[in-house]
Amino acid sequence: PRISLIGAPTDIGAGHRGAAMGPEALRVAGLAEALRARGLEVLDRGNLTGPLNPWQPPRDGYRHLPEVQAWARTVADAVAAELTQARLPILLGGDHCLAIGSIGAVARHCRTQGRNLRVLWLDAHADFNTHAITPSGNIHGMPVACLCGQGPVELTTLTGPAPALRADEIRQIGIRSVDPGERRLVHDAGLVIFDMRYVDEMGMKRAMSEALAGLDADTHLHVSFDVDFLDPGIAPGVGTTVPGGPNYREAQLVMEMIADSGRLASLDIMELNPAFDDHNRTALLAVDLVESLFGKSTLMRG
Ligand code: DIR
Ligand code: MN
Ligand code: MN
Ligand code: MN
Repeated sequence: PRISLIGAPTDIGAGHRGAAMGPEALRVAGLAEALRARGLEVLDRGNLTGPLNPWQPPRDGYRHLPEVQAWARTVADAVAAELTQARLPILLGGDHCLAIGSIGAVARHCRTQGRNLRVLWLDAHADFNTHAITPSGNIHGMPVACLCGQGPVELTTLTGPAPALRADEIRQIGIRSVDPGERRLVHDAGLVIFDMRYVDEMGMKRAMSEALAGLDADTHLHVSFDVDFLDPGIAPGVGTTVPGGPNYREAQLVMEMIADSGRLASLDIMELNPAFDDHNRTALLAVDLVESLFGKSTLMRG
C-alpha cells in the first residue's frame, strides 16, 4: 500500500493537555523511516490546522464541542482525500475524539464503494459516553457512541446521515475502564468487547482470532489504536493510564495478527502524550508496534 501520514496536533477532546505534541513525537521516533525500511511508499502530508485549545469547562455535558467539530471535520476531509486516491491514511493524533472524523470518512468511503467494514478499537476505554452520563465532558470519551449515532448532531452527522457505523462492525480489545453509565450503553448497543478479563482467561490469540473472524477479500479493516491500550509499564506517555493492559508480547501479537489478515486499509495512532512520556519511549514503542502491523516479523511466515 501507499501510505499517507496526516498529523492532527490537538488535545481538544482530552482532559489533559499534551496530545497535540503526538504527531511530532511519532515523527521524531522515526515512523516514516521505519515504514520506508519495510519497502512501503510513505508521504508525510504534514499537519492539519484547527482551533487552539481554549481550555474551558464543559457546557451541556461537552467540553469544546464547536472546536471538536471543526477538528473532526478537517480530519474527515483529509482522510477522505487519501482514500479517494487509493492511499492508506495513518492519522497521527491528537486525542481520540478525532476518530469521529477519520472513521466517519472511512465508513462513508466503504458505503460508496460497497465494501464491508471492520473497525478494531484498541483502547483501555470503551469511549462510549454521552453528554448525559460522561463523568468528565471530555469528547475523547465519546467517539464510539457518536459514530454509532448517539451524541450531538454536530458530531453524529459529520460525514453523512447517522449512524456512520453499526455496532456490529466494531470489535473492541483491551478494555479495562468503563464508566458507570457507560456500562449500560455498551451493553444495550450490543458492542462486542474483548476486555482484559477475556484476554486473561482466553489469551490474546483467541481474542484477536475472534475480533478478525469473518473478514473477506472485500473488507476494509480500520485500526483505531489508542496508545493507552498498552500497559502503562511499557507506555507511560498517555494522559489516562489504566493498569493491567497488554504487555509487550501481547501487543506485538495483536499487530502481527492484524498484519496477517492482509486487510489493513487505514489506521489511527491516538492519545500519545509526550508531556507524560520518558525520553519518547512510548512513541518509539508505537513505531515498533506499527512495524509489526505492516508485516515485520522475526522469521519468514508459512
Ligand atoms: C473517561 C476517559 N472514560 C471519560 N476516557 C478516555 O472521560 O469519558 N478515553 N481516556 O480514551
Ligand atoms: Mn480512546
Ligand atoms: Mn483510552
Ligand atoms: Mn441485556
